[in-house]
Amino acid sequence: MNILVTGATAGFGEAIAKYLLQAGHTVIATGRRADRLDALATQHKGLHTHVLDVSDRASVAATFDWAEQTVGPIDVLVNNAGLALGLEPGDRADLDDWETMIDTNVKGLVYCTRRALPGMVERNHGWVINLGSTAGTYPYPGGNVYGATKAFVHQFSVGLRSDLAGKNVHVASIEPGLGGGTEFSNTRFKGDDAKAAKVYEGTQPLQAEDIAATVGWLLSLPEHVNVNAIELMPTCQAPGPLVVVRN
Ligand code: NDP
Ligand code: 8X3
Repeated sequence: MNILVTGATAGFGEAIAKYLLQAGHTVIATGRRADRLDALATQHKGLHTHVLDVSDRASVAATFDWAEQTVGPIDVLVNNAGLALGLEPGDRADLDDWETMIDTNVKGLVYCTRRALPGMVERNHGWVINLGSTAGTYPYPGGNVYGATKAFVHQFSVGLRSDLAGKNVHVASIEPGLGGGTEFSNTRFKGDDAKAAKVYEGTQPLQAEDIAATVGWLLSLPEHVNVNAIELMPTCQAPGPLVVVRN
């Protein structure tokens, strides 16, 4: 199948692109960093790459136009590009950080999905696989807007399935918890790599390959099956308890 992966220059997206390429699919790896894409294309024969900033509607249109002309119709869109910025409480958070998260995790995902869907509906065949997060369900201090963007991803995913009922156009929200070995925390803490590393100290987090295998499993299911959402955590993490602040 022809698969376009957003945010494939690092972390989950890079692992997903490699996994699907190895599985024999035609993969278009995208992201903003051209040098990373060039390195990936050099290392992985047959991998297609294209610079894409998901928050830029013109970039989304140009990338999909190029992809369709180069490999043909897109069967699978993996909406993986996303980020968290900062961990400050709501009264002190940087409004620019909030806007960037909304522009990327919400608007960027919507732009790519809206561009990919008409062809999928017309062919009655397709997958939109979105990267949500446990942060969209379980709040944590400083997760404010990041968590809200991921709650959007979940609700947008199930909302789309509602539109698509009766069609073989699949929509899934993959919602991981603590995931290590990616640049997620380095980005969140704006290059403070020591602080980023501390997030994973003494843990065995989910690996990018775990997420790639989950995407592979979704695509291996019979055409009549839609998995609406998958929540996964490493065994070192659990979804509770709720906090009670005492005097
Ligand atoms: P990484 O920081 O390792 O990778 C993020 C990717 O997103 C990069 O390839 C980056 O590429 C890309 N990206 C960021 N902004 C844009 C943009 N405007 N346009 C296009 N690409 C963009 O993070 P992860 O691999 O950990 O995260 C991947 C996804 O999984 C995210 O949506 C994240 O929210 C989600 N997630 C992560 C978890 C974790 O614990 N790691 C857990 C749950 C969900 P470039 O800078 O080259 O554009
Ligand atoms: C990434 C997982 O818990 O750091 O979405 O927000 S978390």
